[in-house]
Amino acid sequence: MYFNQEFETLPRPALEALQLSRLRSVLERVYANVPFYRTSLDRSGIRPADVKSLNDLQRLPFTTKQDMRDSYPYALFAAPMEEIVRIHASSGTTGKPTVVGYTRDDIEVWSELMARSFVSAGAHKGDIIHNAYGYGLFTGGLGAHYGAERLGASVIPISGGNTRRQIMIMQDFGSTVLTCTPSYSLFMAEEAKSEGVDFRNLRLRVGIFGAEPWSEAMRGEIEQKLNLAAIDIYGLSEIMGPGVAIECIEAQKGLHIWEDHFLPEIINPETGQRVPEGERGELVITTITKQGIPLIRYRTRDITSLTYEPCICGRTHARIARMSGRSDDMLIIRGVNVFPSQIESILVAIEGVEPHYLLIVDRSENLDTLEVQVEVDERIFSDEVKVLQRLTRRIEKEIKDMLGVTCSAKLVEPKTIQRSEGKAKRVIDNRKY
Ligand code: DLL
Repeated sequence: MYFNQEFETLPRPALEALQLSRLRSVLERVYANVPFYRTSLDRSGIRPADVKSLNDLQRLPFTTKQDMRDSYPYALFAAPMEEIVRIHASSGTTGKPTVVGYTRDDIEVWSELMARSFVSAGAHKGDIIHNAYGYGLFTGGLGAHYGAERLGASVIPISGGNTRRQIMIMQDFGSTVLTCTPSYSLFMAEEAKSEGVDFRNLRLRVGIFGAEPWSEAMRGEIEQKLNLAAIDIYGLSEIMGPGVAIECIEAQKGLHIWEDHFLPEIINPETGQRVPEGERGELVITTITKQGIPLIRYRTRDITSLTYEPCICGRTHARIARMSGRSDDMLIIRGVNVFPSQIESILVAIEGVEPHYLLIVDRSENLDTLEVQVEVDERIFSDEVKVLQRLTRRIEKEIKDMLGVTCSAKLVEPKTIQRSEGKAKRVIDNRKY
C-alpha cells in the first residue's frame, strides 16, 4: 500500500530534518544560479546560510506567476540548458505561457511521486491505466504516463478526445484505472450510456481525477455513474505537474502533499501572513529538490487548508483539503487555464470590437461551454448580417488559436453590457461543481 514506505511514513522529526537540509541546499542553488533569486534574497537581507530552522521559511520572499512571466521563457531556470531534458508550459495571465524545465533528476522525482500517488489511490502493478489526460505541453498526460510506467503498470497513452474510441478501448483492453479530468469522466459516462454501454460491465476500479475544481457532490455522481472509487489528485505545472498531492484510498479525506519534496504553507492572500492550522487561505509551495526550476514560496492562488493530523493510512505527510477556489480570476475551461485578461487582449486587438465584454461559463452535458458576449461599434452593428457573421467567426477562431479554448461569440449592441462603478464583472460562471 506504499510505493516508497520509508519516505511516505518517515516520522515527523526525521521528515523535518530532511526538509531543513533540502531547503538550505535549494536556497544555495537558486542564490548561486538564478539572478532573480539572488536579487530578491539580497533585497530581503537573507542569505541561504541564515536559514536555521523551518520557521525561517516565513522570512523569505514570495515568487508569483508574474515573476515567472517576467522571466519568460528561461530566466528562472537554475540548471544549464544542456541539463534540461523536458519543457512544459501552461497559460500565463497574458498571451505568453508559463514555462517550466526539468532535468533528468526532476523527471525521476516526478515519476516516483506520480507512482506514489497511484499507489495511494489504490492502483498497483498489473493495473491497466487508461490515461486520458492530454499529452503535450500540458503536464497531465506525460506526468501520469511516467508515473504509471515507474509503478510497473500497463499504461494506455490514449490522451484526450475521441470519446467513442476511448469507451471501446476501455471495454476491449480491460482498463482498470482511469485518469482524466472529473468533467471528462462524466462526459464519458454520458457517451457510454447513449451507446448502451454499462460501466458496471467494465473492469474500471479507480479513477484519478484532477486538473480542475470539483466537489464532493460530483464525486458521488462520478462514483455512481462510472462504478469506481474517485480519487482527487492535485498539481500544477509551475511546481511539477500532477502528483504534488493526492488523497489516499483508505481515508479519502484530504490530499497528502509529498512533503519530502514540497513545503506547504497557507497564507492570507491579502496580508501574506500565515494562517493557523486548519484555516483556509492560499496555498504557497516551496520546492526543495527541484533542479530545473526550483521555486521559493510560490503563490499558487489555490484556496485550501492544511492539517498535520495523523492519517489512518499511515502516511506522515500533511494533508490539504479539496481546493475550494482561487484567489485570482483564472478559469479552467475543459481543462484549459484561461484568464479573462487573455480574452480581453484578443478582443481589443480586433477592429470594431469595443472593450466591453462578458464571459459566460456553463456546463452542458458535462462539458464546459464558454460564451463571449462583446459589444461592437454602431457602424458594424448596423452592417449586413454577413459582416457580423464573419466577425463572430473571427473572434471564435482567434480565441481558439491563441488559447486553445472553443467558445461561441455573441456580438451585442453598443452599451448593452452592464457597466460597473467599481470592478467590472467580466465573468458569470454558472457551473455547479
Ligand atoms: O492541471 C496539473 C494536473 C494534471 C493536476 C492532471 C492534476 C491532474 P496546470 O495546467 O498548471 O496543471 O493547472 C494547475 O489547476 O493551480 C489548480 O487551480 C487547478 N487544479 C489542479 N488540480 C486540481 C484539483 C495541472 N484536484 C491548476 N482540484 C492549479 C482543483 C485543481 N483544482
